[in-house]
Amino acid sequence: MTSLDPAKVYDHALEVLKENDRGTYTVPTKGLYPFQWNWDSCLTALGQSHYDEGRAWTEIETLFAHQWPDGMVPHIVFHVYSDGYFPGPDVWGTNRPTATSGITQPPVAGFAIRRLYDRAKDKAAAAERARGLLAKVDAWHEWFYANRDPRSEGLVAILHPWESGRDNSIDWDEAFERVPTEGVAPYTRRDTQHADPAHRPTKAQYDRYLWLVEHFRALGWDNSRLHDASPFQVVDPGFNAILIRSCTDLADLADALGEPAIAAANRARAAKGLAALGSLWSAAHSQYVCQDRTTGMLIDSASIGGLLAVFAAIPAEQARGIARTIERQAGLVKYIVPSHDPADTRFEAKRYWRGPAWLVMNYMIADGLKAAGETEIAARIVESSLELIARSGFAEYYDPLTGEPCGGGRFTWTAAMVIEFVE
Ligand code: 9WN
Repeated sequence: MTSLDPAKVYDHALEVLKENDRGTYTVPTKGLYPFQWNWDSCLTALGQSHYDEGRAWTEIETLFAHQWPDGMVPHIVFHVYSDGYFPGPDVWGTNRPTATSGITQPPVAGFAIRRLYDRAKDKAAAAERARGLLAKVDAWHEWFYANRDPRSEGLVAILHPWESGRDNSIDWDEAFERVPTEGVAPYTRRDTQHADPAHRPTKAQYDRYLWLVEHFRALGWDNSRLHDASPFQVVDPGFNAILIRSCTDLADLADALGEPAIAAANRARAAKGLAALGSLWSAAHSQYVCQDRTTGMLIDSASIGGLLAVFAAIPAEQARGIARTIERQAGLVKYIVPSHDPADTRFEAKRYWRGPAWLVMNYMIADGLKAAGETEIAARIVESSLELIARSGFAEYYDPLTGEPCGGGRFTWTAAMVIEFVE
């Protein structure tokens, strides 16, 4: 067990960020994830901004330098060759000038750049950097609604569990049954060589992850075709809340920078999204749940995705409901927020997104709860996060029952969130 002196927490976090810094982007952790990941980078920039504002902007600029012509921002950019991660560029086969994956990830960039701008000490420099990103983030948002909400319902679907950032959540189990495994090319996983296989997704899940990648690759990664051609289409409230929050934040930033057209477009997206989100509320679980777009049915799974919805400006009653749900969970585990309801028999304390606590989730949920006036529970989440660090160091995720560190170690976004919490 690692034990940290609380006074040294900032210095330790900084050390982790610097260790994983590759100059213009940061890897999530050495070994397990040797490339740039989309939402990791955007959240990491927040931590970096406390000690180097310029470097923080560079992190996000590097990501957007690899935006696709259609507006999509890929979930991985394979800057430098490494065989330490599977699936690598050959499996994705996206034919980009610098290799990238072919799917996306939760769009936190709009939120992140507004926060970087708001807190910037050098406003003129920040305005210039923000101006360079504004239209690119807007194009990504436009891409989402055009390609992942083809019937204009106001909510976007993910087509691959990796897009959600919550790879093996119980949310996907049922819809995932519809994804075949036949014909997947033989492969060797690398993740289980770096991390304990008992903490990672199963082989059956990996087969399906790969089937989807091969299916989309066979369609030439043509985003205008992928949505309808995917046997997996799920509307995730957490993912949509991030997009809605980013639209609102981008709109505010655009107003501040004198770009009224971008502001108006993003405000309209956010308003439509917020109105549609209401259809995912579950009174029984006192939180939001996913919708399986293929069947139109809500998915009976109380995961952290439905709590993360508070990151958007949801109605006060729903925010209160989410606060009460987290309080109830706090009576069942030692550390909050578990990634799945511990009262559910499917909860697994150490298996990745099926139970463990993640500091990035804690950060966004606490931020949303605070904005909704639920300050007490927000403070408890921050406290729990710092206790986890003191007990177990900067892990990828933690067993919420014991606080044990799981997955990769010396993890970038965990360290970045700690800097956000303590600064
Ligand atoms: C697949 C990098 C990423 C995070 C995700 C997390 C995990 C990758 C994997 O690691 O996903 O994208 O191979 O397990 O689930 O949220 O962005 O830290």
